[in-house]
Amino acid sequence: MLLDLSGKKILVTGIANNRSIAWGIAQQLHAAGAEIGVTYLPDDKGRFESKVRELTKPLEPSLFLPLNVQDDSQTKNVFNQISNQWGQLDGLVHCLAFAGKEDLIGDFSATSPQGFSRALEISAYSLAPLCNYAKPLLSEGAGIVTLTYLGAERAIPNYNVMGVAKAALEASVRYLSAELGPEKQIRVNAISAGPIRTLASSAIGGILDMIHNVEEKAPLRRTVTQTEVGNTAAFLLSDLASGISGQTIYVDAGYCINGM
Ligand code: IMJ
Repeated sequence: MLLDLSGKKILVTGIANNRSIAWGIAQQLHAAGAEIGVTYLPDDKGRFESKVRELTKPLEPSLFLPLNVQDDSQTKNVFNQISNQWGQLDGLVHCLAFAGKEDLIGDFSATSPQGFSRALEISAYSLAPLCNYAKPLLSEGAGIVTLTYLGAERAIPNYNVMGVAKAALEASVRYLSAELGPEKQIRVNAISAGPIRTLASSAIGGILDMIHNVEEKAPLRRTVTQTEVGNTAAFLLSDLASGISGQTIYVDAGYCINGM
């Protein structure tokens, strides 16, 4: 097989339900032969835990752990478990983002300092400590992939503080790439996905207009699927992408090349 992830142990964060891009990624990594570990966002009623456990059963994840990146002890625990049960890590997939609903509508200048900090902490900062804890466990040639969006570099209606967070995330990818590359050939990249109907997008006003706009104007005249993003993640985590690091790769049906 050309794209072969067999023998690779890869941690996937950010699966919330069957529409999650992270779920598309996990499935394609599994299809390429990877051994998967899954984290879920713990909540009071354990709703994500049971939903994500059921959903991911067919992939037979060999790790299934709670992870709220705002709680450092949970992050520590995830990498302790990886150390104890896997001994090494060959790939890390970061699909975590959150901003308060009130900050994803209206005037960007009205963003509260708390809202700004929270969005940046969860959506951008979180990649750094994950990489820091992962560092001693990462194998030669391991890959790290995160998800971003065009709103990092263009002013997209209502994306607001998330755009600022994704800009910080894309810059983090470059600094982490510079840090992690020299010793063990570890590569860090971002996938900039076009709009997809997910939990993170369905709650947003105007997402359908955005999707229709892409269907009308993107070179491929359609939106992309979770599977297509998943295939790109599988490529980036495979040895086929051994020369790619620090990049933002667009999986957007070509949309971003347009002038208007
Ligand atoms: C999000 C907001 C505004 C416009 C948007 C989006 N467009 C797209 C998204 C055009 C495609 C989805 N996206 C790329 C995101 O990164 C979404 C992040 C997000 C979504 C929510 C919704 C529910 C909530 N908080 C959120 N935080 C981050 O309470």
